[in-house]
Amino acid sequence: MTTIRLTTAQALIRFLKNQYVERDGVETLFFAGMLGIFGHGNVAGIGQALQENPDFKYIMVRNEQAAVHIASGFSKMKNRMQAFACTSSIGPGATNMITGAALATINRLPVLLLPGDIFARRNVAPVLQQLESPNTQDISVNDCFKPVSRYWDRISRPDQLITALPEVMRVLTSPADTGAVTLSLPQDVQAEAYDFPEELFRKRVWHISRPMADREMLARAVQWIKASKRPLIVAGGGVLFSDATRALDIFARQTGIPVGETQAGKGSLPYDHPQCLGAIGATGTLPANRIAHDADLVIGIGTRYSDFTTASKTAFQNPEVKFININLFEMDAFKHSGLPLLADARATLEELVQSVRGCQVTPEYAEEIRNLKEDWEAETDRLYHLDHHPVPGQSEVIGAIWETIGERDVLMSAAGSQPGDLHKLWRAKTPNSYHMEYGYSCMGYEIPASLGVKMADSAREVYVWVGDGTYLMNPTEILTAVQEGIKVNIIVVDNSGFGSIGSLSTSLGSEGFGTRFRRRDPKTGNLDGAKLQVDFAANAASLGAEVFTPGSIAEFKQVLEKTRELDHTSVIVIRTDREVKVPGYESWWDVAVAEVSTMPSVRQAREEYEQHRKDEKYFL
Ligand SMILES: Cc1ncc(C[n+]2csc(CCOP(=O)(O)OP(=O)(O)O)c2C)c(N)n1
Ligand SMILES: [Mg+2]
Repeated sequence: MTTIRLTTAQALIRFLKNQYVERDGVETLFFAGMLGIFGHGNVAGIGQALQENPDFKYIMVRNEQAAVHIASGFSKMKNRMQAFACTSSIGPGATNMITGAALATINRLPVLLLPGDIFARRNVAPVLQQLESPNTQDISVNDCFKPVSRYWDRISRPDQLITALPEVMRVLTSPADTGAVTLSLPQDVQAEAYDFPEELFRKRVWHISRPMADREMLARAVQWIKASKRPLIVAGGGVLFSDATRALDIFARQTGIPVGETQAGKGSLPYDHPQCLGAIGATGTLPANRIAHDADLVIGIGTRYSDFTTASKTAFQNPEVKFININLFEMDAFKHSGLPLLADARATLEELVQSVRGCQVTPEYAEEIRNLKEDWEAETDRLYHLDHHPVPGQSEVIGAIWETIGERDVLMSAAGSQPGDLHKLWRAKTPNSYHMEYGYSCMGYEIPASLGVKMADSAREVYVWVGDGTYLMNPTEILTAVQEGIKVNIIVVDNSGFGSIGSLSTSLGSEGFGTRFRRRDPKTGNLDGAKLQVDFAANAASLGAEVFTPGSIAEFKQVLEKTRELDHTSVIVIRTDREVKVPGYESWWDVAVAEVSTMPSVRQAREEYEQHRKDEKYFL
């Protein structure tokens, strides 16, 4: 066996450089590079190895959490065919990545996390930033990554890499199991040398397969589809990950079965496709929610059926409703007592198209869908053009962006009031042009992830929407965009605080308590004093962005045209009226209200809550 003497960190990078994936005959280098921040826990190990491998790109970020968000945005935009690794020091640098890890795992996005860890050798313990335990020495803060990682390992001696790395790749490239993979790297072990077998570093191509459904289950599914009077497809993120949008288009057209889209699945069909009902669930459109209400068969494709999709289990009210679940992840395939098609979305749709040939929805059902869609387009147009003064409503901002940007441009967001409004109102035209992180709905994902999206597809303009609250949580990767020459278009929508949670609080009887950006009033002792003034433009300019502050929707559109032509990152700040809201459309979301309270508004909300809860269903 030929060997090569390398440090653990050098061997790790050498291995990562030689991993490829292949799907449908297309081969891609899997790792685009590494993001991170150096500290004493990685600078002389991973840091040294990166310096020795200049062909493996290293990007320095401002915050380790943001590094993971960049990586997630990137792999989502690449439909998981490529990923980044993230390096951190030990202690706080490492734990900063935990939020990012949870986000990646929940959204089923491959990211490789390499937190530094305390000395394996132990003789110098406790080292700086070490958490000590009186009952064991076999613990560190990195154990906190375990529940948020799909694979977790600690490399306590260099040769453990040899068996760990194939597992890392198996999980990262698995369409069912992927998520955050954490390799915890003790600081001393990173720098330790070992005679690694050369064979470990040969080029490896990981095939991404398209498993077919079980024959018996498929035959049963075909019978169910043929027998259904009011079928409905729920398109989840798996449609995009599987590159199944064309197959879905053909299947929906041929059968006439309408399609509701989850946040992750939005853009599976263009909004003006005859079968596209748009958003489904708590933030759904009227067409999707009406059709869902009476559906007798729901075909879920690549969906986890989150509470937003099922409107907290109130969306499907037909007592006879049955589910067929096309999913590679067994847990999802079995949800709602569904008929599991444990298979790739595209391969299954292609098979179903053949098997249900000649089967079509009734003309009455088709007409109902057509009429609902027509009315919905009128409703969207109304909300796009409210002409509200002196400052616009949020739906007008959505309309202005939609009317200005290109059909392949990407609109991104994650948390606030806009995920709901955009889910309903955004008219997606192409796959992956609507990028909403709504698995973890993490404030602070947006700006960093936009860098990842732009790196994944530099031919597309990237527009990232952040609320004022969200901007304040994590604006600093603007500097990383400047450092790397990455152009993103950031839109800060300023409504003086947490509009979304404020509305939610009000609807639950709690009067928007603690959601407005106001000073503490010494007289009342509460946060109801003068408005906090934040100069978002000055803040963004200080990080190197070009800034714009349009005063009207017309000016906003002009600025959008202008930023399109720029070659660098810009920030547009626009004010909106948080009281002008997009309504809900016959849907509900379960947020538990206090069962007892001294406040009449809460007692009233609790009564309504108990009424709504009666609609929640078990599907057994
Ligand atoms: C990290 C994180 N903390 C808290 C929340 C809960 N949360 C959801 S939306 C929101 C307010 C967002 O405010 P802003 O960005 O101004 O958007 P707006 O609601 O005003 O549209 C909060 C606090 C979250 N989603 N993520
Ligand atoms: Mg806000």
